[in-house]
Amino acid sequence: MKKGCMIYGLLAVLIVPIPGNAAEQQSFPYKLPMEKPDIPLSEAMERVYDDYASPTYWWNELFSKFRYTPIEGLDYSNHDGTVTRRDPSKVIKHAGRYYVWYTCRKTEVPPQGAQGGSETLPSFDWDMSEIWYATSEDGFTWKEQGVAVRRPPKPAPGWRSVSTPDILVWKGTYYLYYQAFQEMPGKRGDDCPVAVSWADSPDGPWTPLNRTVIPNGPAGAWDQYSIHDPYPLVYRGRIYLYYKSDFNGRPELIRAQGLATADHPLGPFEKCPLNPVLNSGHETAYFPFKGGIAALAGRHGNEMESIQWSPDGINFREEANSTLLPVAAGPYVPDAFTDSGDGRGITWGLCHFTQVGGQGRMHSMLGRFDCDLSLDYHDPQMK
Ligand code: AAL
Repeated sequence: MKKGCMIYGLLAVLIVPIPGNAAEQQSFPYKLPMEKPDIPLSEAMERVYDDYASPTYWWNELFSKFRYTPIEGLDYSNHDGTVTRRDPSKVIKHAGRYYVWYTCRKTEVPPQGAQGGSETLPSFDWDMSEIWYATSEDGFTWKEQGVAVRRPPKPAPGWRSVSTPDILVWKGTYYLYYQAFQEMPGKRGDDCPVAVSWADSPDGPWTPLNRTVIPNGPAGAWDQYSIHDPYPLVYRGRIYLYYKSDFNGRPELIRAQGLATADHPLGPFEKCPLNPVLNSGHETAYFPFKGGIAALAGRHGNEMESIQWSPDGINFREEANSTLLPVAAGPYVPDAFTDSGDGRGITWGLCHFTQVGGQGRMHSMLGRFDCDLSLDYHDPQMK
């Protein structure tokens, strides 16, 4: 038998006969029944009734496209890589002004990479950096106010670099959590714990706790080496601080996010026994939504570019998928700390606007994203 005939013969065998007599089988009705019909259904149509029609399935509310706008005031002109602004915090509003904190590195030379970095030369964009902050009246034009948290002297956590901040407001006090590098990023990996500083005003002055507040995991733990992207919310009367770790490397197939909770911003924090709680994302943003927590899981992992939701802040599932999710999103979350039990979502924030920097290395500047992930989209409070 010629090869071609053999293949067609094989295909004929592989075509799966449709069960029963297709002519007799009741076809799906023209008008989509609102109740699950009592006919054999494919898995795809089972999901329509079991998942998507479920009263706690938020596809319609948690699907959004994303729009991007350059911001004024945070200098885009530098292309030689000597200045980086990246990894913005959530945006908060205080006395009618928006505030944001971010990694800022201003060095004589651009980042030299893990091989080229040294005691005096930065390895990556977030090496030898500080936490700076800026304010805005409208979220489009920003004014850089200066340094919020400097690198402390050795051996305090963060002496090499402090980066990737996020903000918590708790009982009238402001807390900045950030990655606190105690060796050059890239020396072994991107290894660091998280430290914290606090202030009575978003304008500072900031007092460092001078010890780690979210420690690395024990030897062999998924979060043994890096505690990245600290992201605090107030939920169910406690502080829910989400973070990323990287399974000791860059396993692009999975990017895991963990949760640590505490009764006080300075700890002690207990790590969730079910960690990791997300299997995808990178710098993942979260916001209270209805009675649970939603997450923007972009960039990496099997569930990348998804908007997820959990009824309890722990058990997340994909609710919607979108494209071009904001990278390193720092959303304006009006109810991030109100613990209302009925989160209203988000409509904008800041994120990475990556530009090619010195020596061809990509380095980041900040930009604005807008989206429709709010139940009160037109409410001025959401703007
Ligand atoms: C970011 C974040 C953390 C990493 C580096 C700077 O996207 O995940 O902050 O350490 O990259």
